[in-house]
Amino acid sequence: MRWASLVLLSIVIAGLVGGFAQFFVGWRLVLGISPIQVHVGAAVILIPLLAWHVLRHRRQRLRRTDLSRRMLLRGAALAGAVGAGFVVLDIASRWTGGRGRIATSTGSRPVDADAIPATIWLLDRVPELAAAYPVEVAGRTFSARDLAEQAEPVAARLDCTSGWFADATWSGRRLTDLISPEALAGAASLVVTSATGYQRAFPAADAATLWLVVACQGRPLSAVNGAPVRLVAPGRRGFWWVKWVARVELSDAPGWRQLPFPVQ
Ligand SMILES: Nc1nc2c(c(=O)[nH]1)N[C@H]1C(S)=C(S)[C@@H](COP(=O)(O)O)O[C@H]1N2
Ligand SMILES: [Mo]
Repeated sequence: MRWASLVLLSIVIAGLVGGFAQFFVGWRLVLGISPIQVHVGAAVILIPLLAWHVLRHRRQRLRRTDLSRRMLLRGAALAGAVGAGFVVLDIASRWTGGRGRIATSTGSRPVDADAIPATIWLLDRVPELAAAYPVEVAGRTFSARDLAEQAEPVAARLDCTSGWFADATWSGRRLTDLISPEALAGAASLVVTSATGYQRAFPAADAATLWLVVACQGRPLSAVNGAPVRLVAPGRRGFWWVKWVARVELSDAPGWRQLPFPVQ
């Protein structure tokens, strides 16, 4: 079935294009769709199609020649080509986006702290929030301006699983300065919820390491980077750094009772 192969191939290509677009161009909506959505969407569609493909061809037996020296050499050549492709992309990425070499054990490349890329998870979107948008923290309400009044600087590395990191100085307040010690002592976890519904839970004991920030590198947050108030969680990967924070709630549920990654 030739047409089925062509469909399969075009989905693979769409997935690759989506991945490259996210890496080189960054997040933006085209016809209401982001590059990550194309990238992950293609992968999700491919799973059943590939399963079907394998099932249809399962009656083909391995032949002796499949393991021949020639096949091994071909395999090695393919691996070499992939490696060479990686090097080419590495160089190209520094030309186009100015991203440097992989510099962390997490496999991330440095990006400029003054131009942090926007990373928006699969089904999330950038909400339009007023500068005075109220953030509820364990029953009290703060605006970005309230938080800015006694803000302190916090230097932290934002390291996204999509392969980049930025060392920036943010400014905001520690959660332990906004929530009373008694209230914290009585809770098992802290649940941070975005205006979009995106949510992460943290052990209550980590409150001193979590910050609600209003500025980055001395400038108010931009809309795509979480304005007016976002979480900064030094030492944790980027997906914990909830943007557009609406609420921080204390909870009795243990902080680990959640999906390892946000699915929103
Ligand atoms: N509400 C919300 N917060 C979010 C995300 C998101 O999609 N929605 N993405 C997370 C991910 S995966 C990362 S790496 C950081 C990226 O922050 P940035 O867009 O400012 O670079 O935000 C995190 N916070
Ligand atoms: Mo991320």
